[in-house]
Amino acid sequence: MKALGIYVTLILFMFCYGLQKHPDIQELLTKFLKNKKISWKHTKSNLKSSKLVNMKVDILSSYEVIGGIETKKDKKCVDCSEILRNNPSRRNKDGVYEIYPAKSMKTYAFCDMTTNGGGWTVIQNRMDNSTDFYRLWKEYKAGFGSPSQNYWIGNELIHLLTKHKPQRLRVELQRFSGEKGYAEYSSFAVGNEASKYKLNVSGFKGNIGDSLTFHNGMKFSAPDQDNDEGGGSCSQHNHGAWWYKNCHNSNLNGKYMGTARNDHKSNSWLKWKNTFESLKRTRMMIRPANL
Ligand SMILES: [Ca+2]
Repeated sequence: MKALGIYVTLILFMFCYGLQKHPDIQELLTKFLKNKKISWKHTKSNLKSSKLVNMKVDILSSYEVIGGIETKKDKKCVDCSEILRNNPSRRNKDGVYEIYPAKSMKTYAFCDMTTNGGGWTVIQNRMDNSTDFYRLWKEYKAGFGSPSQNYWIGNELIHLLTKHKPQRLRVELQRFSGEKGYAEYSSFAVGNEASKYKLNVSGFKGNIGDSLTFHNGMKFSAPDQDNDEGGGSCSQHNHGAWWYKNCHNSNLNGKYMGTARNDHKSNSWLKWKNTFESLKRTRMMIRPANL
């Protein structure tokens, strides 16, 4: 992080020096970072002025950049595990990073660089009701929301991220009581759009029960596309988009209730407490199975 601070300082220094008569550091930093979806804060600046004759100003600043940021050292990585492998100093630095799931396809993802060694690419995250998850097929295909808050990374991306290397899935849940738990699947893959993003999942372990193997082999369904095995639309009936069967043991894209309400429409994981209790936090993340 210190090296990064120096790097940013150097860039700013080079950018400022000789180009700006009255540089505004905050404004320059904003310009520098304007295309980076990261958070940052200005900590301190020291300005030394000398050689007043020719009005040259040397600028010394230090910046702490919070979260992930791409630097020239980072090559284009397919996922969070590759970022960590290429740059072990990212360990324990959770945040939003740039990934390239396919050539010339850039996107942002939240990387958990901490849990069990890190390298997890978060594909789903829910923490409050500020983002509507009752969305159409094309929105689930493309993804929506914000990686640092509530988001679905997108079915096309999940397919790309799981098609080449066997992936492990980790599901982390928290109840409104505060209780936390997890489930892991040693194998997780999602097919292409022609297969309707068919789910292939197996190898459960964890302490919240297995609510996903029930959905193995199912196609993805959204409110405007019924690919389930039940009569009517499971998606519409359960207010979500998922690999519904007839209909669900898990509904993590269901309605965020804001309280621990037992409702089949809620974002729930049946086998934990054998209820459709709405959950406070849900997170799904993947990394290569051989890590
Ligand atoms: Ca149906």
